[in-house]
Amino acid sequence: MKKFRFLTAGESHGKGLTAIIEGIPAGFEVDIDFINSELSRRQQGYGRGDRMKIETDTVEILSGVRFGKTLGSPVTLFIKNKDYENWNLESGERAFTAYRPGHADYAGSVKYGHEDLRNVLERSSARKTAIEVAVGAIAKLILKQFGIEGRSNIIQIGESPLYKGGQGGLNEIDAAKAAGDTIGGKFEVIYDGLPVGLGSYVHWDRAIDGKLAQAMMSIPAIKAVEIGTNPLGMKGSEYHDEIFLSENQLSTGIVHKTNNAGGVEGGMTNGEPLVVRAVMKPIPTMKKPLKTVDSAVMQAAEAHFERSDTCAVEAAAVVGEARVACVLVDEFLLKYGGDSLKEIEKFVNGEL
Ligand code: EPS
Repeated sequence: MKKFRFLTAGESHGKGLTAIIEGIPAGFEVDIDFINSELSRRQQGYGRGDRMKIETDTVEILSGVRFGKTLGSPVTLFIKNKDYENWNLESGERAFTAYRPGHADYAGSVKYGHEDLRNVLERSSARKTAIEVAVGAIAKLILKQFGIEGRSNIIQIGESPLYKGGQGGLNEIDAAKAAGDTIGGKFEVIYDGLPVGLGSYVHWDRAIDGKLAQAMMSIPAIKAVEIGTNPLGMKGSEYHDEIFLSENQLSTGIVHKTNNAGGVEGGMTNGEPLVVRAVMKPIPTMKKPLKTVDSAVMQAAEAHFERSDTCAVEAAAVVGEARVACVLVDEFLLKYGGDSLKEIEKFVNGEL
C-alpha cells in the first residue's frame, strides 16, 4: 500500500529526465525555486566531475499544478539534459564493450541481452538521481507544512572523519584525483518534527526502518545503511534510550534523553529526530583503469572510461535527504491522508 507513488524515466545523455508523482493531495504550494535550489545542491560538493560543469539542472512542471498549488492530479516533472546536444546518442558511435567493474554493465547486459554496454550505462547512471531529488523536494515541501524538516551531514570522506571546516577529506579527494582514483565516505540524514507512530510493528513490510533501508540502499553506490548509532559491541544498558517524563515533548509527555535508536523503535517513529546513516563506495569509474574483459572479443581489457566524479558523497547526501522525504511523506499520508491539505490538517488537529 502506497499513498505517494512515483515513476521516473530518462537516460543520462537522452533528452531529459521525467517523473510522474501520484498521490499528492490538492492545495499544497509548489515552490519551484526551492526545487531548483535542491537540484543545485545535488550538483555541488568537492570532487565532482566535468558533467556538472555542463548541466544547470532546473525543473519544469508539466502537470498537476495550477497557480502554484497542487490539484490532486498527477504531477509531472521534467529536467532537460543539456549534454544531450553533445552526444548524438542515436548514432551508436558511443558504443563500448569492455565491462566497467563495480557498475551494472556486466549483469545488466546479460540480463537484457545488450551487446552495446551503453544501453545499460545510460539508465544505470547516477544521472537519474537528479529527477529523484526533484521529487524529494516536493515531498519536503509537503512535510514542511506540518513542521517536519530534514538536513544532512557528512560524517567521513575516504579515511578521514570530516567535520565542518576540516580539510582532511578534501586533501584525500585531491590526492585520489591526482592518482586517477576515487573515494567514498559516510553521511547522515536527519529529520526533525516527526509525529509518533509512522510505520508499524504489525507486519514486516510496514516497519519504517525497513522502508528507509530500502530507499537509501537503492541510491547508486550505497553499500551500508544504519538507523541511529551502530550498536555493534555495545551493551544493552549503554545502547537503549531511557524514557522520561517531559512537559515539552509533543503531546505525549514522554521524552528519550538519548537517541541511539535514531528515532525508530519497533519499526515506528518515536518522536525523536530520525537519523539514517549510509556508506557510499568509491565511484567505480576511474581514470586508473581496472582489469576487465571486453565482451565483444572475450579477451582481457582495461575498463572503459569517459569522465567521472572523484567523490560524490556530498551529492549522495542530498539524494539521501530526498529518499527519506519520500518515505516519510508516504507514511505521513498513510496515517493522516486526505484528498486536500485542508482535510489533512483536520486529521492532524484531531478535528476529523
Ligand atoms: C551524474 C552524471 C553522470 C556522471 C555521474 C553522475 O554524467 P556522465 O556520465 O555524463 O559523466 O557524472 O554518474 C556516474 C559517474 C555513474 O557512475 O553513475 C549526475 O548527474 O550526478
